[in-house]
Amino acid sequence: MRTTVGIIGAGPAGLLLARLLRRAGIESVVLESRDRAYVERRQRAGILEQGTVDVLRAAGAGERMDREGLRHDGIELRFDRRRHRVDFPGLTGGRSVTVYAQTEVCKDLIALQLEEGGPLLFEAEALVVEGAEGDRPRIPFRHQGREDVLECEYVVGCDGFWGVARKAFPDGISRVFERSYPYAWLGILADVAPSHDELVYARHERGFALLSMRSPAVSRLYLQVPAGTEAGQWDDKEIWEELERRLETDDDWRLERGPITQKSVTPMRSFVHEPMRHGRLFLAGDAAHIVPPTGAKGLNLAAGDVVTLARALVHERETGSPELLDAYSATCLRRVWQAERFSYDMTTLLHRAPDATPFDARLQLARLERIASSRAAETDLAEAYTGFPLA
Ligand code: FAS
Ligand code: PHB
Repeated sequence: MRTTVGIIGAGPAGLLLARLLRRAGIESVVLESRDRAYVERRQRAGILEQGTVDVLRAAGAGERMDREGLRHDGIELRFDRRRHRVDFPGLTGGRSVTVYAQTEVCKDLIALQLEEGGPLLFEAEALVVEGAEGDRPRIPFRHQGREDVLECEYVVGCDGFWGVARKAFPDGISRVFERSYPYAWLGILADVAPSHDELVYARHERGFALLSMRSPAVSRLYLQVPAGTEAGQWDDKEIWEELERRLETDDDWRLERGPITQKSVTPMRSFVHEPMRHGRLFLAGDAAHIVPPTGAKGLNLAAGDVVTLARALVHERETGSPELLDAYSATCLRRVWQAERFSYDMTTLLHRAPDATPFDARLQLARLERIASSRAAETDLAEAYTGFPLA
């Protein structure tokens, strides 16, 4: 098989890149190791930044998002049983976010790719990336029990944290920056209307809790749990009781319960691989960087990478100049490190580390008090949460 751009991975990064390239007349092939149902069902991100919403609309992939997505103009911070709302448009000159799950984004992009796009092969596992330093990189892959090779002009590793593309970087080139956290998130889906109309991020002495949603009838909630927790260790009653404790307020707000339909645990890590390019091999999304989900940046960073890469590939095609391709890694890393900073700040602001001292607890409350009382501090949060420019 031959194509211009070989894309490994049909998560948000790979699917959006294929869509953007298709719209620009550049052919690609997407290799995805799992089946379609797995990719469409995998519960992950829930928040789209303004920039991601705009990109999906411009790529002709925003119709259902505009119909079913929920525009949110703020979030609530909860601490010491107090409630402080952060007003996004008022602090950022009109920006907001949209609640529209990653599962739905992937469903929409998969449908478009299968209808209008180039080949999207499910259960096609890329085995290795070869020849990234040369003119014709290649991807040996296994599909339906047969081994084949995809010859490309460019390879883009959109294969997530556990993928193969990053392994094609020579050791002397790769620089890794990482931090793991001593806690994780236990996430649930529940068939109950969300108990608040916007997201609630709660800092509590017992640990962090997040109230999010998937629709007016489906709630998505998270509890901080110790790293290594198994989802099965918590029964439904314990989960609701702990969520109630951590989300408590000094007014008559109540958390409504309902049947839990899905439980999973997400580990927390910060990770950046530099550079994001080696020869004709590019990394995008979780293949290059991971953020703790507290800042709702993961999916949006992946979108920012592929917008930058698609723009660079089009520029090279139209002008013959590789300058934007040569700038790809530095351009993305500027945005990536701002998202790493914000995600780290939100995570350490709201989670209770196992070795936290009373001083640490007071410091968190002082940081939250600062956000609640300073327009400058609040603006920093609102600007980062609604997203950095994709330029
Ligand atoms: P993805 O990991 O989504 O996609 C990579 C794809 O490559 C996968 O489909 C995989 O099957 C495929 N692949 C891997 N190796 C391959 C190979 N050798 N050959 C072919 N295909 C291969 N972000 C948020 O903003 N908010 C959240 O709440 C949130 N929760 C998360 C929960 C979990 C459990 C995880 C793991 C991540 C979460 N994230 C969250 C981050 C998540 O949304 C990612 O940022 C997003 O999926 C990134 O998209 P991709 O870069 O496309 O990577
Ligand atoms: C989600 O709805 O899954 C979600 C929302 C905000 C976050 C993380 C996850 O920060």
